[in-house]
Amino acid sequence: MIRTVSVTPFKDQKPGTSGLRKKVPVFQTPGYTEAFIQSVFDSLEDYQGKTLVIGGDGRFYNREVIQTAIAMAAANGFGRVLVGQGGILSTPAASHLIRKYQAFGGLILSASHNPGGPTEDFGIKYNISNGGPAPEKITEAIYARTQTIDRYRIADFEAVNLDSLGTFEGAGMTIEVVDPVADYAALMETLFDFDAIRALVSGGFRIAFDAMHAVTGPYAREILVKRLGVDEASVLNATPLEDFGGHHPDPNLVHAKELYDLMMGPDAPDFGAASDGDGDRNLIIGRGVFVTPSDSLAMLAANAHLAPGYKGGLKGIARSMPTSGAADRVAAKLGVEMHETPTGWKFFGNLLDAGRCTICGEESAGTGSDHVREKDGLWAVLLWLNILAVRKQSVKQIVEDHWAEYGRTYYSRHDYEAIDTDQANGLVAALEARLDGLAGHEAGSLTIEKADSFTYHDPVDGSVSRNQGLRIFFEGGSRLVFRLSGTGTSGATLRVYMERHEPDPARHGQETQDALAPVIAAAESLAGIRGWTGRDAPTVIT
Ligand code: G16
Repeated sequence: MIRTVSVTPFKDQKPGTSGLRKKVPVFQTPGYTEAFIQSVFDSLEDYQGKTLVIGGDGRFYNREVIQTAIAMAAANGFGRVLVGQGGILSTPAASHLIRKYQAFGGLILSASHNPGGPTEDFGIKYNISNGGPAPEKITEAIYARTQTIDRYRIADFEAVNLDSLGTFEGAGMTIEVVDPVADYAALMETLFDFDAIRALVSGGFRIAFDAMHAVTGPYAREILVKRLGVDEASVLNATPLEDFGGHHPDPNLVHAKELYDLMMGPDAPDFGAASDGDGDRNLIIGRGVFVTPSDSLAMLAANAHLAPGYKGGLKGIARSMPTSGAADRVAAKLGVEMHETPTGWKFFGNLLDAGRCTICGEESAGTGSDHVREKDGLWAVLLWLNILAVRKQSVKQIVEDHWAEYGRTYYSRHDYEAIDTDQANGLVAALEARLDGLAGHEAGSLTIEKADSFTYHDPVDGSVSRNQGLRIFFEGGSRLVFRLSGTGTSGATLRVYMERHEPDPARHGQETQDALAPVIAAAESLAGIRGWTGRDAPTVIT
């Protein structure tokens, strides 16, 4: 039986950088989750009888929302739902399933790298038929619908047994519980030289992969351990837990500190990596060397042709605006297009669909390619391993060779988390008001060349996205960017991104924060971060 249930709009259902993210108790408010899912469906057209993919990162509340989503998909007329066994699908695996089975779209339940648990974070994101996050046109329509919605439709349904693979019928819809790993692992085998990686591993090359008690555990066991011969003990925290073991499943130097310490220690493995809550981010650390995500993008792009899936070369490279310019230098050398997009993977979709780029990346630990329409943590790990297997050099050698050829781009991001929203908006507004008059002025020891608020003109569909971050360029090539995060769930998070390009190899051995000291000082003098936020230091430095 299908029921229509009245509901009143929730004012706060505006999707952020990557879907709607709120605390679990907010999603548990009666009607809240249903109103959002119904608003998604109401913003779509012509999906009757078609396929919807549903899966999540396994965090607390995942199973409940999956049952709700299935019952609502049936009531709204979808013909088939593909759901990952146990309710699990990594974000890149969900993207692949949507593409492979030509689904109409997908609901991905995740708050990514944010913590999980009864009082922590949850999220819902809608992906379109190309497998990628819904573009702004759709997220804006969804938000508009949340503001007027007055009912949702749900089928009375016996809870689906998510733990057994198989096909069920219910309320006129087919539900297939599918293996979350198999199709994704098969895709990886088409892109990378598994024989070469297996030979590397069997030759004594040691790996540490930290799944952070999040979704990539089962994927890493199947691909790294079963198919590539990596020692099982090398996959750390491989069992997905609803609360990620009480940690933030955020692969950065703060939350993956154990891995970092291991990789910097005397008995470090040759290669260390981690992924996040939903498996789309990656952290890469060689023995004794951390590879910044911006550098990783540049190095993967420069070496991608060594992997079978990319042997024909790249069509182009794309990066988010706050990501460093390291990849631009690679694109220039390869003679391919370079695109600079706003933060958010959704902005890469059009470029990938139009064949304008092959590899994309972001400073926020995301890299991916045209194999899916999401960033992909294990893909980045496998591409690194493929490159290492072919070049037969250490990560450190590859990094240093790259810097010698292209120069080193020192890069860091300072985050001020959970600050007061009014203070954060005040800081940004005050700086924005001064942008036009900044050129020619000094900021600490640096001279400002130009400053603007980043606007993106999508070259494929002509859409325009304004207010995507404040940029300050200095004479000599350093750059400073300020923007507010669109993924947090408490207060506001101010992100300050700093970079400086250093061509001289004799100066490539500096500590990052030392190398960036003039840019860091300029950030404080221009924005008055301490005064506005009352904070002496960033919460997280990456
Ligand atoms: C999401 C987006 C990314 C973005 C990141 C950080 O990643 O998909 O494109 O770079 O958030 O965004 P913000 O700076 O607004 O917090 P994820 O891994 O959280 O889905």
